[in-house]
Amino acid sequence: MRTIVLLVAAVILTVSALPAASAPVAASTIPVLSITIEGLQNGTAFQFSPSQILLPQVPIILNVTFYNNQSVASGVPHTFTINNNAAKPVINSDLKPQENATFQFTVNSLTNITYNGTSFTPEAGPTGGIRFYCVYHQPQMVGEIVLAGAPSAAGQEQKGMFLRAYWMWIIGIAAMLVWVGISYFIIKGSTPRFKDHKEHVRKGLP
Ligand SMILES: [Cu+2]
Repeated sequence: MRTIVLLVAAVILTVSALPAASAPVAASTIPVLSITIEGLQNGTAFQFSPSQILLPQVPIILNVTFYNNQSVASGVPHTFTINNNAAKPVINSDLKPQENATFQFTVNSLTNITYNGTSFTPEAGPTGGIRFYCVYHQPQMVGEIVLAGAPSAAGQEQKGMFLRAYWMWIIGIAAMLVWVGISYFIIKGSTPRFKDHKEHVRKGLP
């Protein structure tokens, strides 16, 4: 009896420990993508390099280091600016030549950014991403934050399959536990005289 109780306890402990280790990434863990973007001059054109930020997924924390790669002699400033959908700059890093600045914001989706604890709807880019621009060099100096791949149909499917496998695993373990319990009562029921090993010994039984 005691052995069985210990065995069941061990199984329960194992089961309760395993899901925590293999559970999907907690919702609170948002990955960080760090990128460096330069503001520079190519011939007579001012531009961002790169002018496209490709997000592998959303939500994601975007850590941007913006660097103005103009020569000090040129005196050309650049900004990395993202407007809200009311054309008001919310994120705005304004740099003199050879300066750099690092800032970060959370892209919850292509229509929602959290910056300094406040969320806003960013201005849309030409391909449905998030537009960023330099306030001094419009309309030429623009860029866009876009999401990699198609609108995540494949990603959703993969996530669905993963969740399905996860729940099948949980159900499998639960079924096994139930089976252990049933087996215990079947075995106990089929040997009515058996009570406990110690009791056997006390009664002088084998
Ligand atoms: Cu500029």
